[in-house]
Amino acid sequence: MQQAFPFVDRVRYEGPATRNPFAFRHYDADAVVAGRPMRDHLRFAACYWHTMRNGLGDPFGMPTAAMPWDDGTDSEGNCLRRVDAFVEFLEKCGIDRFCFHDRDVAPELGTLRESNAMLDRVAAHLKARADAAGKRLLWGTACLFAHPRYMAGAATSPDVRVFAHACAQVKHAMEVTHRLGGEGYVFWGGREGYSSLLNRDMARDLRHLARMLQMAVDWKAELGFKGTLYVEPKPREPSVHQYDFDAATVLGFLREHGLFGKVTLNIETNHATLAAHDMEHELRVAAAAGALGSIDANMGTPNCGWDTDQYPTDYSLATRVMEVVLSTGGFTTGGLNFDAKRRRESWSPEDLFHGHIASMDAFAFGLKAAAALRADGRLADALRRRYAAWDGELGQRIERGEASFAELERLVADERVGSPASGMQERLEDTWNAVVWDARTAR
Ligand code: XUL
Ligand code: CO
Repeated sequence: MQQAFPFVDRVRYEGPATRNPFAFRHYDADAVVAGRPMRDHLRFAACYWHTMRNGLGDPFGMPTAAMPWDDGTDSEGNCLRRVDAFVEFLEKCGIDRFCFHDRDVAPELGTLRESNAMLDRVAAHLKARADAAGKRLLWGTACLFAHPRYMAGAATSPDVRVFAHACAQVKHAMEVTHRLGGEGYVFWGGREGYSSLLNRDMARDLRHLARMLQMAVDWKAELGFKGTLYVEPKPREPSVHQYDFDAATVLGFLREHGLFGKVTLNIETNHATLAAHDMEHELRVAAAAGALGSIDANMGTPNCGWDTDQYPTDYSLATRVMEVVLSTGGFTTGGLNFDAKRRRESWSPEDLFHGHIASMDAFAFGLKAAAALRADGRLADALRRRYAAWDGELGQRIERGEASFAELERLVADERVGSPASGMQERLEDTWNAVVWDARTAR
């Protein structure tokens, strides 16, 4: 079989001093950090859509990516060759997992029945190749946003036949995910939103969205699918407003419709940015609700306002992400899926490797740095001290719901309550810097 990436054999760990651009400087898959091998903490996944299907076109210009293994057609032979190239990529880059949309793997044909039949054949090949290479499906999903029928949404479309089509497509995508041993299934509502409120009934749209998710929960049980269902929040783009705006919005929606606990969250960095949040904010909102399921790791250019899906190569960002992940006890079914694409100028197949290598190293660094912050303990200590009074008798009675306004008024009416202890933000930032930079050379 002709290789898609003949220029590289296998990316290996060579340590922080290496000058080899096809080597890891921090990601040493089997090295143990905080009690577990790095690969088990990080659970890296590559996505089929950007890695195999993104030609790097933009609204102003044509695709630029060179994909010598791809003849540009929707033929079954081409789909099968893409599978081979993808698995070769995973193997050479040392990435254990992958994610896909149904339509990334096989094209949309005249009817759903025809599309399903071809998807089944290509997915069988993907399963065989992935199994042989020891690669696992982190999650699957259905593309409910590319075809013109979904122009006004899928679950929230004002057209009930479109809703029905979307449900049928999800049903099959869940089946394929299950067949491939998927650990999860994602709902990203590509067009579940609106461009104008003049032509939308918001309350009705939201009820319909909840109906689709409940049917997915029911179908999951019927299938015997043990994976996790995730919703991936995003505030806008392509719609002006998307109903799954951010983590807090989605959690409120799930609670209102009796879906909390049945569906959890997949949080994406650039979507957090578009919602004017830090990624850390979104992760903490999800974690506080016990609903941090999985992560789409990328980053954006905040002053550009687009979902640029850049590779997450920022060490500081990766450290903050891993701090939250470690604080929750780590991923269970989730992982770090690189929902990232090359810049349009980075058109060569080599750049697919550089994007992933740089990101895997950033997260390996972030893992070591986050573990070092936890071992150092000064930040956790400062936090504990700041809240210490809440652990006293009064604080505990308030937290248990045993206090009233009247009682608290009696308590403080004659007191002069002054300033609380200093927040020491700058000192904490300094500690953070000291520990994170020390971790730079540590293993
Ligand atoms: C789009 C996005 C999607 C989902 C999967 O912004 O993030 O690729 O992750 O549908
Ligand atoms: Co995503």
